[in-house]
Amino acid sequence: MKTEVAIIGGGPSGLLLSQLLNRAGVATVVLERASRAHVLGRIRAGVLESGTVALLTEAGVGARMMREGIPHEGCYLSDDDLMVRINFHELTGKSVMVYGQTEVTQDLYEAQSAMGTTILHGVEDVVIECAKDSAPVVSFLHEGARRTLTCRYVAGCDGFHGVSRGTIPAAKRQEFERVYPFGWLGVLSETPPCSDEIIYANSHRGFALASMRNPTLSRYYVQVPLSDRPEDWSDARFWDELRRRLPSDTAEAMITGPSIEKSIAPLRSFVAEPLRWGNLFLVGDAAHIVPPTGAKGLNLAVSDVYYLHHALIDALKRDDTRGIEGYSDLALQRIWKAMRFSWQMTMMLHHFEGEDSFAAQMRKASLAHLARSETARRELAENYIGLPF
Ligand code: RFL
Ligand code: PHB
Repeated sequence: MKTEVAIIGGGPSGLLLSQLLNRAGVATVVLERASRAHVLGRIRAGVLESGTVALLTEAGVGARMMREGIPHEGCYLSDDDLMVRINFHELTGKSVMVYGQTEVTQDLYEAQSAMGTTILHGVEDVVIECAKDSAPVVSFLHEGARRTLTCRYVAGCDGFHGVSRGTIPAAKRQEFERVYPFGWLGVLSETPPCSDEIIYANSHRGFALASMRNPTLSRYYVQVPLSDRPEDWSDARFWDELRRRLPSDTAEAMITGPSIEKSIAPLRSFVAEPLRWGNLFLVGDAAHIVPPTGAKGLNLAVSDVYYLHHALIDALKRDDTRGIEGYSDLALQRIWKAMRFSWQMTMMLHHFEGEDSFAAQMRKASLAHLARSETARRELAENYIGLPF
């Protein structure tokens, strides 16, 4: 097989990159380890920045998002019963869109099918060879046979546990990491959301998040120790704990019901540098992970795709390689700012096991300051709605 850009990973990064390249007349092949149903079943992000909404629209996959997504002009941060509203619209003139990652991925799969792009599922043992040279070769197992794909460029969109990052020799890359000593237990339930806007809750019992997918589907999270397993949390225990962490008025009015999904995700900050090794480029979670507290992971993957698709089109259609030479530095500038914001939000809202009494007071003081200072709220809003790209 032969193509211009081989894309490893058919998650949101890989699919969006493929879609934008195909629309510009660049040929791609997407290699995905899991089945399409598995990719679409992963419940993850829910908040899209306005730049993400704009790029999805430009990619021709905005129609259903515009119909079914819910624009949010603000969100709440709470500290026990103190509620601080961050009015994105008033502070920045922008808003975010609540539209699930599962929906974004589904829209992209449909658009890619309509384009006739080759997306191979169930691909195993991907090996990227000669990426430093002009013609990389990607070999893999598919339906029991070893196959090879020659290409001009390889985009590593295969998430944190993929093979692309490890293809760059260890001596040529640097990794920065912070692992947090807790996870998020997430529950999806067919109940109306308890608030019309997302609530990020600091409480004396730890962090909780009240989010949603649509008017009849809610998404909630509570901070839990890393040693906990989803089986340890009956629905009743989950709702009881969530109620204790949300502001009491909201908790009392919250409608509960059976969970339809329950999982625990660890929290981590991670960056690998650089994002380029010869003709191999790292994109999205393959290169960086943020804790979900700032809703930045998917949005950061999208801004990487924005920079890389322009760079690849310039290289392949205009013989101009300045974009691919600058991709890593340009993307990393935005990545580090999102890292800082996600880390800061995580520190402001989570209880750290074994922490001293001073730490809890610092969180309270940060939230009290946000309640009184428009400057502080604007700073948060500017980062939350997404820095420009
Ligand atoms: P993905 O989604 O991990 O997709 C990578 C794909 O590559 C495949 N793959 C391979 N394919 C072939 N060969 C291999 N060797 C392969 N290894 C892996 C995988 O099967 C997969 O299909 O990475 P991508 O595309 O970069 O997208 C990143 C986003 O998924 C991620 O950043 C977000 O989900 C993070 N995130 C959030 N981001 C936001 O912007 N807003 C949010 O509100 C938000 N909430 C969240 C989140 C992530 C969460 N979890 C579970 C980590 C909430 C949670 C709980
Ligand atoms: C979600 O709805 O899943 C969600 C919302 C906001 C976050 C993280 C996750 O910061």
